Amino acid sequence: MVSPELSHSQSSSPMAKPRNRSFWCLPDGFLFFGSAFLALLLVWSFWSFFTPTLNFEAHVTESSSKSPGDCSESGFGVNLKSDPKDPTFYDDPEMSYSIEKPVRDWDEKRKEWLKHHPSFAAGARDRIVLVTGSQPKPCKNPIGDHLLLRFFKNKVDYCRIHGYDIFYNNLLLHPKMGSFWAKLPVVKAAMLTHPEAEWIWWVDSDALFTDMEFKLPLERYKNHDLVVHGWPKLIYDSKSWTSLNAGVFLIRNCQWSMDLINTWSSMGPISKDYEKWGRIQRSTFKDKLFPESDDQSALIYLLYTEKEKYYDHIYLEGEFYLEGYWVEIVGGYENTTERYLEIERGAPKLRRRHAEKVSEQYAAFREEFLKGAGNGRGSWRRPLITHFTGCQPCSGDHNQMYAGESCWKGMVKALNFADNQVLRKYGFMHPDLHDSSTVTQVPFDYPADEGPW
Ligand SMILES: *[C@@H]1O[C@H](CO)[C@@H](O)[C@H](O)[C@H]1NC(C)=O
Ligand SMILES: [Mn+2]
Repeated sequence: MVSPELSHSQSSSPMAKPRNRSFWCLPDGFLFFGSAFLALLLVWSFWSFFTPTLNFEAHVTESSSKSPGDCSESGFGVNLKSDPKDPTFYDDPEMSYSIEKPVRDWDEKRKEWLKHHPSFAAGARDRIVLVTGSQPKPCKNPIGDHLLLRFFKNKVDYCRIHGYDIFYNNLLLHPKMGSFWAKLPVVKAAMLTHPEAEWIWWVDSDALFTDMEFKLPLERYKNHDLVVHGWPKLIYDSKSWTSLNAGVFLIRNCQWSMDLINTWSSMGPISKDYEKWGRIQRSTFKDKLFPESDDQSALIYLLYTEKEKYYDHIYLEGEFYLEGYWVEIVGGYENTTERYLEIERGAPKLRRRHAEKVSEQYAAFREEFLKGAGNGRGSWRRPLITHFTGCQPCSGDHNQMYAGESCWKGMVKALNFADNQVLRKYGFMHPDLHDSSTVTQVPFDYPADEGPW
């Protein structure tokens, strides 16, 4: 699932900027804040000691007086136990999960399944299953498996916060579809395995969520079937192989997508014309540097050569970082952190402690303060996804343009930046984005003139 060296590098992008450590790493400042923080904690726990608990007890009694056995549903509003005998596509011996066997009439088949599973039909329109994965073997890079674990934890965190299911695959579902092609057999299988979901969201193993609150604007995609980060000008004018990025995409669980995956993968290693496709891609996209046909070039090629057929179905999201190039992002985490803290200092409702389950409510509160932040490049809004293209956490290979150190350090910084947004709801945070092993406790409703460290 990780792409080969150079595969997603962006030749036009600048070298990694030297890191600005001044915000998180002043040891003296840290000591000072440390003791100020301790004093705060004392005040805070003293206060909480006197908080009356009567209301809490009343609620507990009330809800436990309800009979526990009268609930036929299990799981959050969906019935996980009912699978009626009525035949569905699962009972059709002709149906195959394999990438080599096309699926027909998928829309009808999926609809039929939903009809027999009404508890899933209700919320089906907005249901998302996130799919990701990595190679079957241990990583060559000594810290590779550790990094992959953290990249995966990050996706689990994001999905838990938003109520999405997640599937991690670490097998080649088709022996020939390796490297960047490995995702297509997985996405197809996931579509069949999750008829309850409208969308499958593929996210590369080297990409992570760096805004744990932001939700995809699904309403915007209602007339489209595939959403990728990309720019029409770069496809049709520049004919660049980095005019979109295929490392993160949202694909609708429908027949159109089944057909696309079929056409798309026919330019991959399962095709007898695989080498020919590599040559065609290289002559079409002059900035593509390696000879093999790749999934990203293949998708751009379809958009470029058959615009009438594909353009209306594919939403090229350029308004926010559906995925963003890490080199242009990681230097901005400190400023972004500072801006968000500034907002919180002036907005007690954002500082209120709350259960992780209701995080989306606080994300909605925060939106009104983010109107001036902008989006994407140059914005101080948290980027939804930071993508470490050109750095391969597992193999340890990386674009020669960056020293390996800047790849791994950038990843650690991004992972801690994201983790802080999660940890905070558990009462902790990393005071230093470069130091993964240190956490400090945070009082949630800190005074307006102090930060939480
Ligand atoms: C962070 O903010 C400071 C002060 O506004 C600015 O000078 C600096 O360029 C910003 N850094 C980045 C990476 O955006
Ligand atoms: Mn990638």
